[in-house]
Order: sequence, then C-alpha cells, then structure tokens
Amino acid sequence: MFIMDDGIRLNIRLDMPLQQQNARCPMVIVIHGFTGYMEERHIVAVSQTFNSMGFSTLRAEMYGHGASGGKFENHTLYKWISNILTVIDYARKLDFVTDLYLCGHSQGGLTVMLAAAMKCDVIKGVIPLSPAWMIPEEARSGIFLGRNFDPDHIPDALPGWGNHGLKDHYLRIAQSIHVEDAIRCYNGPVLIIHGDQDETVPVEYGIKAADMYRNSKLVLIPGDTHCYDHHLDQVLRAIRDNFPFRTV
Ligand code: FER
Repeated sequence: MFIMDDGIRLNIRLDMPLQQQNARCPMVIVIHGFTGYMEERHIVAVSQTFNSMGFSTLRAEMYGHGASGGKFENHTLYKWISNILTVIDYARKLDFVTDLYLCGHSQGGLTVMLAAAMKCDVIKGVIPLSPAWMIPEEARSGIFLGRNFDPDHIPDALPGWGNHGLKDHYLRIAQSIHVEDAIRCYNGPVLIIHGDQDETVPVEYGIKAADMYRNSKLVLIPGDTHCYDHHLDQVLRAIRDNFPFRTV
C-alpha cells in the first residue's frame, strides 16, 4: 500500500495484532536502516513481535529504499525525516489507533530519534535498535561508511563506495544535524537495544544515547552484530520484557 509524501510514494504495510482484544489498539511504526527494506529478517521479526504483544505495526520504506519512490543516490536524512513525519500523521488519522510508538534500526533508529523529538507530543515511546546516530558526527569529522573524506570539501559524488553511490547532499545534510538536541527534547521512555559486537555502529553509541536520554533503558546483546545475526531471539525477548517500559 502506498501513501504520498509531497509527490514521493512511500511503501507501507499495516499488520494487526495477532489476538486483538478491542476494536482499538496501539501502533508501532517500524523503520529499516541504510540500504534496508521492510522485509529484512530482523525488521519482520521485530514487527511480528509487536503484533504478538497486542500492537499493530506500520512498516514503512523511506525515500530511495525498497518499493518507495526516489533514487537511493538522492536520499538524505531530511527526506527521511519528511517521510516519517508523513507516516506518523497517516497513522494518527487511523481511527483504530490509540497510542503511537516509533521503532527504527540503524539509520532508521537515528530517524526515529529525530522524529520523536519533533513529535514529542504524540509519540508515547521510542525503540531505537543499534541507532546510527554517529552519522552526523562522523560526517562533520570526515568519516563516511568507514572511509575518510575532507569534511570541508565534500566531493559532488561519493563514488565507488560499494554499490551505494550517494550525492554530496547526503553528507552536507548529515553535517547539519545535531542529534544531542533531539535527545534532550524527548522525555518519553526510550528502549535502546544494541549488539556489543556491532561492526557498523559502535556499541558505545547505544550506551551513550541511553545515558543521555532522561528516561531510558539499555539492553546490550552480548556477542551480537549490527543486524543480530546470532541472537535475534534475545533482541525480541528484550522488546517483550522491556517495552517502554511495559505498558500492556
Ligand atoms: C555510515 C555508517 C553507518 C553511514 C550509514 C550507516 C551513510 C548506517 C547503517 C545502517 O543504517 O545500517 O557512515 O553513512
């Protein structure tokens, strides 16, 4: 199913709770990471876990990803922010939805951290999974996908870096984002889950974010990687046991 964000179609998928008690239920919006999509193993598993807990889920694919519109090379964090704000407004207008939560993995985790601050009046809790909130800081210091560049002279294209060429706008926009401000602005419950062998987003970022949020809980998954190759079951259990911070 598609919704539009200012001319860009966004691919979304609604799943209802497995055993619905009432006509109305809470909802979790679930966002994939950089190069990700809604059918990734860990995104599906997390979404199904929420469904088993009595939540509806709305998985959404962001600009340049999955079946949504836009080219990968043109995606930026501002476009993703615009997309998720549109998804949030769509979810709010569904008449069966009670409380609204955000969950995102990696770059999607960063996106939900930023969006929660912007929509702190409507978002009841946030679950950032291995959130890639070092992206803006690294963009300012000249690191992108583990490689160095001159942060004061960003090349027009970021060529030959895997299959994932990106326009310079990605980094220029990333440089302008200050995640600490968003962390300070959100007072609701924040459950952060992070594998301590994450090869993409150092676990220190999960630890630091949990420390900075006013109302947070951190669950580290010993031995696990960025996409939970070894202990996805522990990630799902952490969600079940600690959902901010058990409301249903
Ligand atoms: C980066 C490091 C990590 C980066 C993106 C990521 C675009 C995100 C990874 C993910 O979402 O899985 O330097 O730059």
